[in-house]
Amino acid sequence: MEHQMLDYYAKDLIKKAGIKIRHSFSSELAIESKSDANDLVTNIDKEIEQYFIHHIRKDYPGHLILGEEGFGDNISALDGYVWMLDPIDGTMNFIHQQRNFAISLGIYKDGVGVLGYIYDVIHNELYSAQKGHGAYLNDEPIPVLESTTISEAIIGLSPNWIIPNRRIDNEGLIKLVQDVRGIRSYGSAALELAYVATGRIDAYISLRLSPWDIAGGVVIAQEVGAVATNLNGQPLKFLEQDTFLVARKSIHETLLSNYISLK
Ligand code: 2AM
Ligand code: CA
Ligand code: CA
Ligand code: CA
Repeated sequence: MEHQMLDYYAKDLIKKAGIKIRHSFSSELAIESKSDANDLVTNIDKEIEQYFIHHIRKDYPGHLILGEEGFGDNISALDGYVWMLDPIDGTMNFIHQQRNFAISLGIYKDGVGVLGYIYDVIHNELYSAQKGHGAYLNDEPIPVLESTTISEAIIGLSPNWIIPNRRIDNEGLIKLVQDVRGIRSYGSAALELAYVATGRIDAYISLRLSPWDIAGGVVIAQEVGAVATNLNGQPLKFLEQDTFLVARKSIHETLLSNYISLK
């Protein structure tokens, strides 16, 4: 396997970062707001990102790093190896709940996701995939997803997108709420991707995500046959914020055509 050594290295770094996050629960967090009062960041988000960057720069000096908290590189193209890192995805959950958050990491080579990781630190559950070699939850292979229908589906969707907003025709989403078996909102895009990959939910929809939120999860979800695009049905670019849909193959097209209409 072409990326076996890189896979060992990344898993080791992620596990050590997880230990640091667990230890952080015994000290007080420094919490700040970013774009608005509910867009939070802590000293731990920053320290974990810096921990990854320190090691990657030392051990893989030719690789670039795109990290949410801005300590990495300014990236305008995806040539070579790019690590897309969200040190804590689900920071609000991390602060309020001390659970329902994850480390999210995707390693891309010339724009193609070759390695993906989502680490649910609290449950010690590491979701991982090497492109072309299947997805794993810890050491267990994750089975390829079977088909489902809209009426039997559980969909990951934030209530924020269902109230009237400037981005999407919310009547389509209201109809979706009426037609599906259930709606869930976990507050961590990475975990929702992990849950799609493991069949706990059947799709996840978001109106605004960044490359680091989805880079790892998309590699994992695609290995089990899920389909990931933006809400126009276009391929993901991993260079800027975009809309996002990941779903079992059998309902991806129907979700786009019958329920999702961008303004
Ligand atoms: P975060 O916790 O790393 O910020 C919450 O539903 C999901 O959306 C989380 O994955 C969260 O990632 C992400 N998110 C929260 N605020 C965001 C923002 N202002 N822009 C883009 N993504 C955001
Ligand atoms: Ca954030
Ligand atoms: Ca995030
Ligand atoms: Ca984050």
